[in-house]
Amino acid sequence: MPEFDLVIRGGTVVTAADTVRCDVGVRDGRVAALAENLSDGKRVIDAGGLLVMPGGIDSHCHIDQLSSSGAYTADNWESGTRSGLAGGTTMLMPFAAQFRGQSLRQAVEDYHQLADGNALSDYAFHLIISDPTEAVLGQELPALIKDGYTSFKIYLTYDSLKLNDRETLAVMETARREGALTMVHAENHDVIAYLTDKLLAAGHVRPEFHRVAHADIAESEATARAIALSEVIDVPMLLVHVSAREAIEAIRRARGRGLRVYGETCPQYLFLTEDDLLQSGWEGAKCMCSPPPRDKANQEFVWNGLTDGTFQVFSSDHAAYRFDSPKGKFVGGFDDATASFKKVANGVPGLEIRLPMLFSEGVRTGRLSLNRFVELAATNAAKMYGVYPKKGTIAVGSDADIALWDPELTRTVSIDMLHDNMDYTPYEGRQVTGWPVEVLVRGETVFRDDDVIAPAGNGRFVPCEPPQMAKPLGRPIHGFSPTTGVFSGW
Ligand code: DUC
Ligand code: ZN
Ligand code: ZN
Repeated sequence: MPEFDLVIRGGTVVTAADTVRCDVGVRDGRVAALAENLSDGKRVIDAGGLLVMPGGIDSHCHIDQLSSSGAYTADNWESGTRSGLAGGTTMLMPFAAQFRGQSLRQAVEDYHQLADGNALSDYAFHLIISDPTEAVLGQELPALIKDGYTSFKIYLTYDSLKLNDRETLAVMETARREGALTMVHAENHDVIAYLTDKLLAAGHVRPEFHRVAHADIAESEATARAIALSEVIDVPMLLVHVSAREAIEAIRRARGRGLRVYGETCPQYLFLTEDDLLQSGWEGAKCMCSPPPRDKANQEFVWNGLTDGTFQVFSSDHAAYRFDSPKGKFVGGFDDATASFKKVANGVPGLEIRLPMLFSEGVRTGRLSLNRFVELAATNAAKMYGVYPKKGTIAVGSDADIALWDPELTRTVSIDMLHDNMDYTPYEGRQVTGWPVEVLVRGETVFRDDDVIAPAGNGRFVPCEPPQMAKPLGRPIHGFSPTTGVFSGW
């Protein structure tokens, strides 16, 4: 009887810590051994010439979700997880979103109805809190955190989602008490609304003016404010989809002062610029997201944030709205006379290209080591959200979620080759070198030769632990801890 169900033989195993030539033995869906010359398994994969890396974790993506604009995501759990697998991503962490007036528990139950039985790969949920009532913060959220929903996103902008500073403080206080991680969409709502009104009044309706309305300063002000609020509460916090140079610098400054302020960025801030909004007709809407891509020089600051550790997490923020659909980018239909950037749904697709493009432009150019690539692809997200080391690494005992990469394979991105449910990709025509060629979830091959072969329902829900990284520093403001009420003197 072979010792292993599967042996991956002769590849180069890359984790966040090491790059080692060895075999991987898999038993009962988990990594059972890492060594040279393992005995044969029931099945053997020849990984000669390939990189053997942890399957990616996309910890910020929007799947089967109604957006605040009324648009509906093109990808449901089946197509979203399919697209992830083809891009080397074996776990998704989208959002169970609360609408104002709705119970948070109900939002979670509704989201399970959509995911359970349909996902091809494993998944966890973040929450979106838009209505932080006493019942939500006092009962529902603490109970959900205990049940494995240990991170949530709040918004400082969007009419139907935004929290004011007082609400943000109350939510962060709950996060601190219960050990959860707060994720913040940081843009100044009033600045955006003011600029939008002025732009539209002056007839500036086209997609490129979205970028003007969502000014860099709107992002950097809200980022600095979110950091200040988290310092009042003395709680760690993650800024999501960080784009502007000044926002990156604000995070770097906060970390320089020892605060546990974390940052996430996304492919659109490395691979798109404001010029992509300038395309003819309304094509620019294909690259509209919030915060928007900025200028070419800004891309270098985003790269620096990835290389110097200012960013811990690299996610797609896949918010895929079809270009040609009444529920898509131009939700409700397109009327040339009244069209404006304000009516276009925000978001770009990126689930499948997230890792290949990061590999191609990050690892192959020498900006990122292979180990840093793995950190950004999987390991840091697993640690940030409390699923490590079950997920996010290749170690004895970890789930055998593994992507075999051919670092030399070059392909040209086109919408036809992607496995999502979209009708465009902003990256059409880009040459990308380095692609996963075989992907495993819990030791079973789910993607090979460009075919996703996992059945719907293959994916399992993974409850998250309270993240270690969310532990407070213990630094009261001027000796007063607002969360305990204790004053320890001047
Ligand atoms: N902005 C968001 O806040 N979420 C989804 C997509 C986007 O552009
Ligand atoms: Zn957001
Ligand atoms: Zn998002």
